[in-house]
Amino acid sequence: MKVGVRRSLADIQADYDRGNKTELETLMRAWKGIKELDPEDPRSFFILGGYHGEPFRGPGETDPTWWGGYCQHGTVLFPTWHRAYLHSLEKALQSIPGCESVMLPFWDECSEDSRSNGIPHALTDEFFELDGVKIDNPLRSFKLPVSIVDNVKGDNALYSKPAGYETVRYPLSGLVGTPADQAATAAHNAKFPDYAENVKILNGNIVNWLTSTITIDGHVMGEVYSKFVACLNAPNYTLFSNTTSQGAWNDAHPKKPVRSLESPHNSMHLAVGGFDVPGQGDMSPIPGANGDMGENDTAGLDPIFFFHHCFIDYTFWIWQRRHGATTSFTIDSNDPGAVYGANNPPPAGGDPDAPITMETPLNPFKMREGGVYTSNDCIDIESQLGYTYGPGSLDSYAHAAATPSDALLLTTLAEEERTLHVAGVDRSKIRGSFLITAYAEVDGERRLLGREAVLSRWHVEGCANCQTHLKSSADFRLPAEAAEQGNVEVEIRTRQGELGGGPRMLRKSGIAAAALAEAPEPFTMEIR
Ligand SMILES: [Cu+2]
Repeated sequence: MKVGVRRSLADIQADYDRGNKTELETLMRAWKGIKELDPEDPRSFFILGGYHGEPFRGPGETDPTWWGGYCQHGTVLFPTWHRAYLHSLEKALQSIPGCESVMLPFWDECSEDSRSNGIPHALTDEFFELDGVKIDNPLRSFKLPVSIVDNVKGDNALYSKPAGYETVRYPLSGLVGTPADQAATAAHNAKFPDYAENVKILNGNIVNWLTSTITIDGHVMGEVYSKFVACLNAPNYTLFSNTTSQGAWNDAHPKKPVRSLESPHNSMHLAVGGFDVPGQGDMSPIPGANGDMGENDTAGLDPIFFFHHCFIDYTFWIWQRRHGATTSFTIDSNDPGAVYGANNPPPAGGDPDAPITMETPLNPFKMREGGVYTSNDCIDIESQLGYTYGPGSLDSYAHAAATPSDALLLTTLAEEERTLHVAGVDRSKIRGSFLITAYAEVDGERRLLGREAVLSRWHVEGCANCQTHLKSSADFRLPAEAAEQGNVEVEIRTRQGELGGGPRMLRKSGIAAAALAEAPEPFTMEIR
């Protein structure tokens, strides 16, 4: 099988700037091509971008206990479903005349460049010159060729988008489903009329998300960056793959926390789509930002989604190489991430009663030879799918021998260290994605412990077969001195303000906790 190379977009851009223009030009031509295809053409960006979430199909088109998109989140299929997804999009790009050998590049989110400057400018530039003509940059946004109607019961058309709607990123808002939303969005966006200035604000937010620091035992770490590195240490595919498995493991093993790939992936969705980083004294937060990347409903319709997910897939491949799993890995069938349940309603085409295995169809992606891809068809990217990755920022972790610095590892906690367990966050009561942030008071000083981004959707309500409410949890590492003093604070920021009206405190003395006992608890906190 011929193996194509997916390169870092920044490298392709650097070639372009040096005068080797063909690769970037071909990429732009291919993207322009699929965006202009008839919206009924299966290779069109409208069809492909829409597989992730809207336009909904199956029972989830109207029933909020299902998910009307095809995407897998919070299950063990998160890495492989998105791998098959990118592969189909790449095939569509290659179907455009003159683009037969084009490969999907990745946005190297952990690179020096991304951590200092944000998004590669090929994804944000307003224009591009192709064949001597100045065109709208095909990677910047997508204009819907036909309207998308949100018929989910209880949504009140909240996430409907008209034909001609153009996707937006932070700091803009894209909520236009109702007249009230349209008015609020118009007022919000009117505050940000300058495109170049908006790109600066967006890049500033990306840099903050990637590098804003938390200090653990004197080690200063860029938070999202360190999560990407930490997930490479997940000991098996199941724990590596998704947040449901991660949450269950961390709940049961507070001294041996793991990080899943899906967790930093969520953070980057929220960073591009519209949550600013809390706890940044020097930043003025922008409430009301609500870009398409920030919710599963619409994320796939912004071209940047595929460059972001290509980095996620690159990280998946690095994990496979690091763990000797390039030709096989397995799913633990007893894990809560291997069934549809409280945290992961079945997607379109999913069977709510069937266990999730390596043979579960990755709908709707069809193989050339017939049949639908399964995870078993997507293990070895080189021999099964015909692609590999060019140089990237996490390459040094590909070999198990190259042990990363201890500061970045989340392995066994010291005896005196604790974790702060936040649980019982009822997703069915929260509209859209949200952000859990934890602080500790150490010697009278408020210190950031970390954040957990939860990528959600506009409307969720339990799974089709169970009445259990969707509960999210998060675990934060608590340094010894903070554990000893025992004063912690958690805030959950949603698109509709802070959950419970403000941060909740846990005091060792128990006074504050007692005072709050009257109010119904929006979530629980426990030091373990
Ligand atoms: Cu995603």
